Amino acid sequence: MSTPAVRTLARQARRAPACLASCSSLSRSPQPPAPSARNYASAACAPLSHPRAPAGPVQGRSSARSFGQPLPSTHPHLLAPGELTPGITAVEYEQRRRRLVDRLEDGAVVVIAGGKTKYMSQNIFYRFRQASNFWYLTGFEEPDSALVLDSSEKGYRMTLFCKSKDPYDELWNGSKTGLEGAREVFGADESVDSVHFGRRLQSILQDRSGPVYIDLPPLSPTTFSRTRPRTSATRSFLDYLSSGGSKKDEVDELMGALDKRDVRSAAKEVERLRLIKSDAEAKVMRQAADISSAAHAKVMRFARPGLTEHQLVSHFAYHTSMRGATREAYVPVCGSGEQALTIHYLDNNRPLKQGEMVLLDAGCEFGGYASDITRTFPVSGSFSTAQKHLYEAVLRVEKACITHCHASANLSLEELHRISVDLTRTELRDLGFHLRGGDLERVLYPHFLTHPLGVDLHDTMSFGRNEKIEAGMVITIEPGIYVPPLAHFPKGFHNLVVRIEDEVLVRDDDQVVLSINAPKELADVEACCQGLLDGVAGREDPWEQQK
Ligand SMILES: [Mn+2]
Repeated sequence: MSTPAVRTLARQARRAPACLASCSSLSRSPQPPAPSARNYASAACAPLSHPRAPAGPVQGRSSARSFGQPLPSTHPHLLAPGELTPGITAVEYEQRRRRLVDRLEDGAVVVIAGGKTKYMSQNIFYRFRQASNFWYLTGFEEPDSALVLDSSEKGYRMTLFCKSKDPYDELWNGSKTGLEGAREVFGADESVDSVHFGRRLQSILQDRSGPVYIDLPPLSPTTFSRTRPRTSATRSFLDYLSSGGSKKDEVDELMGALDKRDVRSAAKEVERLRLIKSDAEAKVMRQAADISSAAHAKVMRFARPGLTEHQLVSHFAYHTSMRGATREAYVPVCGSGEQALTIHYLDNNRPLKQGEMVLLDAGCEFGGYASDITRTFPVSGSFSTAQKHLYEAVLRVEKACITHCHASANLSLEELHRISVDLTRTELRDLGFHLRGGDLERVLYPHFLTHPLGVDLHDTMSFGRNEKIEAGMVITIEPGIYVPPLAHFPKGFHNLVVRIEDEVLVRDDDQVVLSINAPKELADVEACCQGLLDGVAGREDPWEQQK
């Protein structure tokens, strides 16, 4: 190992007793680290063991102003002891990094940039959301950060680049975790101010001869340039360096160094890990789904003729936010009547009419995980006969598809989709549709059945439709039928749309529907709309204070 690594080992060894004490006091139920292919220096308190107790100057910092994000010491109402983000412990974050490095060659270097603040206009910023892969490996929620993992046969070293604490900046923009916090709380072996990113990365690259895994954005070639045109492969780094304070020479030197290396995609490697959810992740995703499910039920009861789609969306956001959701996982689709024929209808500005159905595709993000649920319900609280028939048809397809969501079925997403197409064809024929070529898959059911779900709504894009589903994946199942007013379709179904979407945790021989609490059976949907699921008949007063 290089000299800095040895120094880190020595520092850790001296701290061994404190570290062990902290492991037991911080962890709610510490999981033994997964067996590793590598020969780590010390099982008990190697440089890789997390979490460690705050030590030195960090000790005693209990004020909520001391870190850049909630932690158990400052926000015990949000985080249990040992957790870095809701439901996910520092130990689990370390296991993720270890699993990533174990997939790669000795001497490999992994470099992953965090997210940057995005602006709506001028200096008016959007609420920050951390880059998914960086967040998955660190739980660190500050912008302008980066992670470098450099590996050897002994294990790996973690370098976290972030902002130093700066009283003036913190006065305006809130607390930062700072360099000490990055080491003591987030488990970095070394923490470096982001302005030194280029320089420090170069020296790490010199110490390691293996491939360099960097997060390649899937962009077309860009003309972004500081000295000469670059390809998409280096875009994120140039973006990062150009505003991180790195000088032009430094950028050129680093790019020159990378040009000579075996450069590969880090995202692809991290995304393979993200596909399979741990028990802790499944629990957080269940919480996210529960929050969204409760809000869907609230919207069903709230809806009535005269309200607008926008008011339903606001009601949904209110209820998820009140239950602790961070944000919406995506811009919701709320289409009443024929508006629902537009699959990505986002205007959400039409008044609801008596006799129509509303399609609401909405889900919150909670604890860093997305939820994604669609329900279709009647504005008036009761389905018409045609609406009932269409709803029951889609529901049968949805429930049948869910029963195939287990690893032993050995099905790919594409194969699951084919099953849904065949089932939908049968249902449509039973409803009296005479299908012409292209009607089914281009008009009546024009989208795909499923996608993986997790930190991202499409979690992750690198999972191919022809890959088999595995135990631990969470996927959506979302069949639908969309009937435009074409003469050869039965008139009674014109302009009717039904989509039903659930989140399904795939297991070896069965599955768990995480969104089980969003009313779905026809009788339950009507009862929910009518207030009967709350035990009280009648619609909710839309202007009444909601709880
Ligand atoms: Mn979806």
